[in-house]
Amino acid sequence: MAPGLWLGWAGALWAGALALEGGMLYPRESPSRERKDLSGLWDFRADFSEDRNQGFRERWYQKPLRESGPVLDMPVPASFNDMGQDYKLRSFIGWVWYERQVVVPQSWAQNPGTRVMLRIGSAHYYAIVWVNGVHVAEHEGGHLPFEADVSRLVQSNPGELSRITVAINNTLTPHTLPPGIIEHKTDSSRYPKNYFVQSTNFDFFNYAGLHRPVLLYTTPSFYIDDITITTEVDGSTGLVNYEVAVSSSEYFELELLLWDKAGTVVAKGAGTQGQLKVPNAQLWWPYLMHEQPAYLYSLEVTLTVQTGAGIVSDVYTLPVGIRTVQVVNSRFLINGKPFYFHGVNKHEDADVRGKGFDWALVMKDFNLLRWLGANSFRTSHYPYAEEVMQLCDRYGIVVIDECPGVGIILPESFGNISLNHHLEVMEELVRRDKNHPSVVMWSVANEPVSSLKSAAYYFKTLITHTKALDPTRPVTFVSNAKPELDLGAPYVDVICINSYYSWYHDFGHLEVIRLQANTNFEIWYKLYQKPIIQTEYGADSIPGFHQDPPLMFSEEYHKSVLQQYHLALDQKRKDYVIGELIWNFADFMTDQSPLRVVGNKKGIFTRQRQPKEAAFLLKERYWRIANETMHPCLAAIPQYLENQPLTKEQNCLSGPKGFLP
Ligand code: GCB
Repeated sequence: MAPGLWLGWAGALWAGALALEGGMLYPRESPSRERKDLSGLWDFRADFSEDRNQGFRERWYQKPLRESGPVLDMPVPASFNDMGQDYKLRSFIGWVWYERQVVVPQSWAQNPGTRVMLRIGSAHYYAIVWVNGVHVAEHEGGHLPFEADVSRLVQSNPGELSRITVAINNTLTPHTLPPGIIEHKTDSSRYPKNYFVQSTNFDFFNYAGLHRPVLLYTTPSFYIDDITITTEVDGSTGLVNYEVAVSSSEYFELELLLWDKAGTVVAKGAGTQGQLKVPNAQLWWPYLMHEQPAYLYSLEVTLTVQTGAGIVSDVYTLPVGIRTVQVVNSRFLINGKPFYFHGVNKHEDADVRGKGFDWALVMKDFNLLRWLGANSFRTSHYPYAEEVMQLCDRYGIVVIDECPGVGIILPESFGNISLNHHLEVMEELVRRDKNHPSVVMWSVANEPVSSLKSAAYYFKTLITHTKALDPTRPVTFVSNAKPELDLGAPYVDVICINSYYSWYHDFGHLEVIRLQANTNFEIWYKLYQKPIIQTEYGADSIPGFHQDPPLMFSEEYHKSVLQQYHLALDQKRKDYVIGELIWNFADFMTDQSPLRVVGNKKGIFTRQRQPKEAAFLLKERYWRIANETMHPCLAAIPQYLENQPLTKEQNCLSGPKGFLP
């Protein structure tokens, strides 16, 4: 089969992707739930056959993968691309196969009352999963979790090893998110037979593989399937609205206890829906906005079901932050107070592991964010690991949660097939992240061609749908279109704009930045009267390159671009500009091109997380803004390495050591 045909076959398969079903609660241990992490080395084989279809023809899932041919040891979680020395694997397009054997604990295998779930945090891009050769799940999209009930399979052979096989295809088409195309190069004088390449319109490397933890976890046979929390504030009382979905239609009872940090129950509830009232509630505040940011309660939900075989109970505990989010006129309000985003855009990206989840890297990044005085980030350009979102809740880092709608520029990517898939991806994203207090806004896309005629219907539908899924959060997409031509902008709550003055045009002319940025802000505001976030701006710098007067790619030029933008931002931020997010937190890998020197170098940190000059500039600015706009005593001392923030009194007593005037 020619590559075109295998892609066609894959396309047909994808059209049949499963519709949304059930909840997607993060697997947490509890008295009724256990989990087993399958991180470690898996057997791995890329299907290098011409049509990439050998694995399916020979049914590699039916027997141990190593019996099909040579396998590699592949770490999970990690991208496979940078793991070896083989350039063919680095740029491989098509199906790769992962497999590992797992010992299922006896107590799980022998108890038919135990429901055993297999959960994959992220498999990029399309995944098919078998357990002991039996197909159990398929999923499209690389940044969101999916799971399968494997109880029957692991319980049918108690004591035996279970074999988990995952086939993953990283091919992107005009209808995937993000989109891409396969270009077949047919000129035989220039390319070998059957030559094709994947091309995309986004600026990061299309890393692939099992990027996030793979887990087995258990629940009882009757279980808590989903919990939806929204919160309100009435004077000093916090209101926690809850809705619990359970698997059982039998007789059941639901009990809810809300615990504070001191271990006191502050509210009780019962039944599948209701409202908990928390007197003198401690609100969830962003980092640097309050002396006790990121206050989290614990909501303990207990399901009790009376069955013929006795009582079954399931317990799930969810962290809950009480806070409100509103866009009022040209302000973004958190708990009724104006919030200014001073933060970053990130990528899930690092040396060797690519997009693979790594606790050490994640913690380093959070410590850098707090060092920087950043209070927010955008999950550019796809949803990040759930563990990252949990840390945002815990540290008070505010999140604009973006779906993988990046690089939507082909006309066919605005048609119904793409739109339906995009709607489904937003459903998956909202289902996964709806309970995070740190998430304050959804971003449905980055830099689509929103001036295209079909963009009006596309974004109207997408944004309306997202608001219906979650009426409590504003919705946006990030634009680089001309304000007057942007057909999606009328539907967003906040205007989010990217610009690269004196970088992608007017090269070297730092003197035009301030004027151009100001003009742009004014046109957008005049047209839409909505608050504006500068969601991207920046410049590349090669760490250690110095030029004064500043020249492009030097650290001095990088800093100067930022300084010129800051002059414009300072003019408008007292007004309707409600935030600035630097592009980018760290250097990151991209496709190869003459515009990229081993990746994008707009990071204020290197890919190895060392600060460039620009990081110090930004740190000073962010702490200064925190001093001006946030809690005055708190901002005086950077507390980025403190686990327990100082009290207001301690902080004020020690005097202004930061940037207070
Ligand atoms: C952008 C994109 C981002 C790129 C950045 C750049 O506008 O949103 O994905 O990496 O520009 O550096 O060109």
